[in-house]
Amino acid sequence: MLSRILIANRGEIALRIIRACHELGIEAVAVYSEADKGAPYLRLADEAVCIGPADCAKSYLNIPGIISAAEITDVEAIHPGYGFLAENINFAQICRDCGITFIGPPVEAMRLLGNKVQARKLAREARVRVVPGSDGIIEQVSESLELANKIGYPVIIKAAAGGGGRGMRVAHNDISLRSAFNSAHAEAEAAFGDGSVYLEKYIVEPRHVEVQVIADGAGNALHFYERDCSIQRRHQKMIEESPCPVLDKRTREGLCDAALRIIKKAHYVNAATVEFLLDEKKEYYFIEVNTRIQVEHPVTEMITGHDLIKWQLKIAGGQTIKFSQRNIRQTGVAIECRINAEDPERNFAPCPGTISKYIPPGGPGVRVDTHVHQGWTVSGSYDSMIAKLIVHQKTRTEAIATMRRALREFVIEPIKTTIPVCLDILSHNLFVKNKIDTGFVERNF
Ligand code: MV4
Repeated sequence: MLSRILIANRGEIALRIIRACHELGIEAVAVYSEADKGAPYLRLADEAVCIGPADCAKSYLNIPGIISAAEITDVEAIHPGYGFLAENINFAQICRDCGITFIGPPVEAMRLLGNKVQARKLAREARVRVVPGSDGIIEQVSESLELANKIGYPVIIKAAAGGGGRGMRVAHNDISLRSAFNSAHAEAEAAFGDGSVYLEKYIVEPRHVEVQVIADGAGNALHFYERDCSIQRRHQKMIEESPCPVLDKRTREGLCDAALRIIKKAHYVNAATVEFLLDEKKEYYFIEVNTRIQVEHPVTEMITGHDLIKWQLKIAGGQTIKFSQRNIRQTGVAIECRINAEDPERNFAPCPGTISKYIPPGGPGVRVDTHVHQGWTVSGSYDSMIAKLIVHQKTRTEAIATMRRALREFVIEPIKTTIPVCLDILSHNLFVKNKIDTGFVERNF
């Protein structure tokens, strides 16, 4: 088992990881930028190291700085959280070279799954359905035109090195495909230093469903069921729930088993999320694997009763999974709302500033994961997410009711937040009736 780790992150996830460490008797070293001086997560850490100025590039993304902090504080391992360095293959390799355990997958699995074309190939080999499309990278516009005319429009061009919506273009005909191909290629080259693109049939109005998986170093892998993350705006998730309210038992089993086959084939270790699109016929298609713990992991924790961060720490410390899949049950319904410091009236512009009044909700079935408090100043230098509000109830109807009352209780002033938008969505007839897809927010708000 690990005895002392460093957390290369900030905010609510740093706090979340410290708490898991302390429950396992692990010491947690926190790092912070000058903008995070005095943050609550530092108070709970066993030691805190300033790693530079507010600018992420000079602090939370500065690999030599973080490795130095790890060496000075004599930790055995680094937890990267999400964002920042969590999916940085170079960082994971440097940790390995320095004899520090990276609390995440092996570099080889990160490299394999980080390339979406290779991930598609792996999924096919694992007998998992992928979206119809190219077998590999498409080199020429002519090749994409030929394929699009074979499978039919609309199609989508995606960057092999991309993910989360970057470097993607939809095309509805030959003319738009020419420009989609060229601009996706250019954007991918600029963003990832790798212009490789591939083509898929564009699935209209899909749901986004993802499976949480944990694997150990001995080849055991367990799934923790699915999350539905269809409520998003510009590729930023706003509300997530588990279980996916439209899956039947058989489809769910197929989906979760498909995720495990991919993870096993990749020789994956630690926590992963396998993403699928669900079409209107409720057919699921693999799209990509996220090789980190995700923001929305609490909904899975609520319905399974398993602490996923503890699992990550145990597995990184060399423990193996000693119980079976049938001990993991899906109980009730959990929903998470992301509370962002953004002004919905000004097109969701970030809204940094000092919180003078902060009253979190409570009561049965309510969990708040946050790092903010009264008097805290939200910096404009980082992601605008300031809290996650998670509820757990027996049924979806009850979970929606609990979430609505908790959102109404939640006071964060005077900065603007996404609380009112979350309330509007939870009160929307189509959300309540499960008639949503990834285009819901853009169409209705
Ligand atoms: C798609 C798609 C439709 N068809 N692929 C966006 C993020 C990235 N993870 C994959 N994405 C999509 N891939 C095919 N073949 C639609 C999206 C998509 C989307 C997916 C999930 C959640 C929200 C989305 C919003 C717009 C587009």
